[in-house]
Amino acid sequence: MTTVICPYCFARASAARLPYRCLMTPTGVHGGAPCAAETDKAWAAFQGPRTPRGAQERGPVFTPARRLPGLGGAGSSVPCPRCGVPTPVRVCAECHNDLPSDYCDQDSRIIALVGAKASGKSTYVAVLRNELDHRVGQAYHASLAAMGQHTQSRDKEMAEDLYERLRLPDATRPSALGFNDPLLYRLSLPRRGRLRVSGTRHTTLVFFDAAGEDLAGAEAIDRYTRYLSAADGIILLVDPLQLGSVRDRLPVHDGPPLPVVETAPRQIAADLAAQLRTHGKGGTDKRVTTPIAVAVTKTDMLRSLLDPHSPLLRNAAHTGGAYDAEDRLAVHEELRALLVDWNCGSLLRQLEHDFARLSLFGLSALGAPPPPDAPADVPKAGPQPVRVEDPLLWLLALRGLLPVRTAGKEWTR
Ligand SMILES: Nc1nc2c(ncn2[C@@H]2O[C@H](COP(=O)(O)OP(=O)(O)OP(=O)(O)O)[C@@H](O)[C@H]2O)c(=O)[nH]1
Ligand SMILES: [Mg+2]
Ligand SMILES: [Zn+2]
Ligand SMILES: [Zn+2]
Repeated sequence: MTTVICPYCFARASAARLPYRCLMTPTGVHGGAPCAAETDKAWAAFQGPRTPRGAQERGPVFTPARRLPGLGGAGSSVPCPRCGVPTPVRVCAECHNDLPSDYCDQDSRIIALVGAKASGKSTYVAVLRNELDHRVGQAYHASLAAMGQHTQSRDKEMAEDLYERLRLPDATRPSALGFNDPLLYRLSLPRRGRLRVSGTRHTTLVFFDAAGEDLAGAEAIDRYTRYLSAADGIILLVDPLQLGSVRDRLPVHDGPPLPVVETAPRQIAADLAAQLRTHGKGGTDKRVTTPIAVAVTKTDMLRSLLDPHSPLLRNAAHTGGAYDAEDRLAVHEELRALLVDWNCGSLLRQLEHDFARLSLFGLSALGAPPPPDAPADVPKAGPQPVRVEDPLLWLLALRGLLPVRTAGKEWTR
């Protein structure tokens, strides 16, 4: 039996028990009257008080009386008890959000994306999505499909903005102004047996692109608790331009002005760990067991502070479609040394004290700073990302979803 975690409210339910929503098809099957919309109180309560009244009127939700064998599987429809028209749309029993049709048929992995305001979260997900579709997808024979109307249209808008209009994303609206829908993808990877590839394995990836304001301070993070405690992995983005000693060391440059100082990454990490611990994510030594990838973003701005041979300057090779554990370690060690050099030893100690499974990463979504005369634009050459895929691949490899190469040998777990 498949257990589904709602990507909106994170309630768990058996896929076979999910209610359905009638689509109010105008032509009833037996010539009967179509269903009329009803106020969906559960959905309206979840969306918050700003939901317009009209939008609260939705197709009636019903629980099929008796599940016939074979029903409830991929793409199956169930007739509405009132109008008789079959509907394929399943909803979460708690929050009544519609679940994309294939969401309920496979395992899901929730990846929490956190970071201070303007640390680069929205740019990162959009570029990561594109890389998984192209370069990285090719290397791992993987494909990524947006699930549901919301993710599909947001993906399209973001891709047009970043890659065609060369515009950077706007600041994400804080949750006080309305719920930000999660991004839902179906990741398909070759299923590897002991000896050979046998078929395809589908995994649902759920990303949340929160607004930085919503992660500033323990109280604000509280609202994200269910999401964070349901997460299989966390990606914490750290903007190096927020670190005092990096700001001091950067050459007086002709790029856009340095961003205003936001919530310290150390604070976010500490609040995050405290939240996760109170929700049972602490191990016997109190360290949080959820794996956390801490990624320093905007590494294109740091070129003058890096050695020309630094692994941060080029993408991993992904030879043979395997995740390179040694390359990960080289990046981790490089960042460790850099953080110490940048007087960020206390951030490191905090992270190591709080998280049992931690790896450091460095990435650039754009590959170059935005043009100095147009700070809201992508560099003229378009995004030239470096190492954006590493944190996600590490989290997937930890879950046994990717083959891992250590010291030149490849093995699957
Ligand atoms: N140099 C450089 N700047 C970047 C990069 N990615 C993002 N930025 C800059 O950081 C700004 C903020 O990026 P966003 O992706 O909107 O950041 P966010 O974390 O989503 O911000 P909020 O939604 O407000 O929390 C952008 O407008 C760019 O100026 C990068 O790879 N390199
Ligand atoms: Mg954003
Ligand atoms: Zn729900
Ligand atoms: Zn109906």
